[in-house]
Amino acid sequence: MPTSNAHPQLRIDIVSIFPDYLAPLELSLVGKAREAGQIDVRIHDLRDCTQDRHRTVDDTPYGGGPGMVMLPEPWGDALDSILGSDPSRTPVLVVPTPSGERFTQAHAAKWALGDWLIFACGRYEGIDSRVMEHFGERIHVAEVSLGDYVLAGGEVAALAVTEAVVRLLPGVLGNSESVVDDSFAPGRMADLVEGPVYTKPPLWRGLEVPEVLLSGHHGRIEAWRLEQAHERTRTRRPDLHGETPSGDMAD
Ligand code: JCZ
Repeated sequence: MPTSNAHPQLRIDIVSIFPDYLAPLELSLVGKAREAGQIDVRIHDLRDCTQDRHRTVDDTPYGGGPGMVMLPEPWGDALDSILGSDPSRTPVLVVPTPSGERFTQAHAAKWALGDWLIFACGRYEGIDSRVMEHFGERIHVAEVSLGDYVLAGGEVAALAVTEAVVRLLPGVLGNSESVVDDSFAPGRMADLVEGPVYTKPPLWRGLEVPEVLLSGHHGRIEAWRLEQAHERTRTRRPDLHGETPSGDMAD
C-alpha cells in the first residue's frame, strides 16, 4: 500500500465569494491539465457556508477603522468541510494577503511536489485573523503576497499561484520531470532574469535580430544570452544581485 508518491495528483480547492472570478482556470494550461486529469480543481462559494437569510460574510472591525472584515464562522465551516473530505492528503492552506511573505518560485516548486493546495480568497479588509491562527494549529498555513501592491481580493493571487505551480507539474504541457529541480531552467528566477528573445522575420520595421543569434555558433549564442541576462538583471533587478560573468567586468 503506497504511503507517498513523487508526484501524486494535485488537488486544488479555492474558496471565494466570487467563484466566477476563477473562470480562467478552465482555460489554457491549467484548463488542459484539468481536462487531462493531472489536477483536480474545486471552486467553492463561501456564501454557501453562511447560516443567515442574507448570506452575510462580513462585519465591522473591532477597534474601529475603515471597511469590513470577513467573519470567522463561514471560513471555519468551509475549511472544516474541505479538510474533512480527504483525510489522506497533506494540505497547505494558502491565504493571499498584502501582509504575507513574498510568494516566489521556491514556493511554487515546493507546492508542485505536494498533493493539496487550499486557497482562502479574502475580500474587504481581509479575514478575521483567528481563522489563520486556528487552522495554523491543524495544518500548514502560508500567508503570501504577490508583490507590493494592493489588490481588491485574493482571487487574482490564487490564479497566479495556481498557474505558477501547475506549469511545473510533470506531464503538463511539455514539462519534463526535471524542471522543478533544475536550477538552470529558464524562468526559474534564481538570481537572473531572462534576456531578450527574437523570432522571424530577421528584419522588422528597420530593426534587426542580433547577428550572433543567426550565426549558428552555439557557444557564442549561449555566452551572449548569459551576458544579456546579467545586463538586464543589473539594470532592472538589482535586488537579485546577479553575478557579473567572469571575464566581463560590466560596470
Ligand atoms: C483581500 N484585499 C487578499 C495580495 N499581493 C497582494 N496584493 N493584494 C493582495 C490581496 C488584497 C486583498 C485580499 C482583500 C490579497
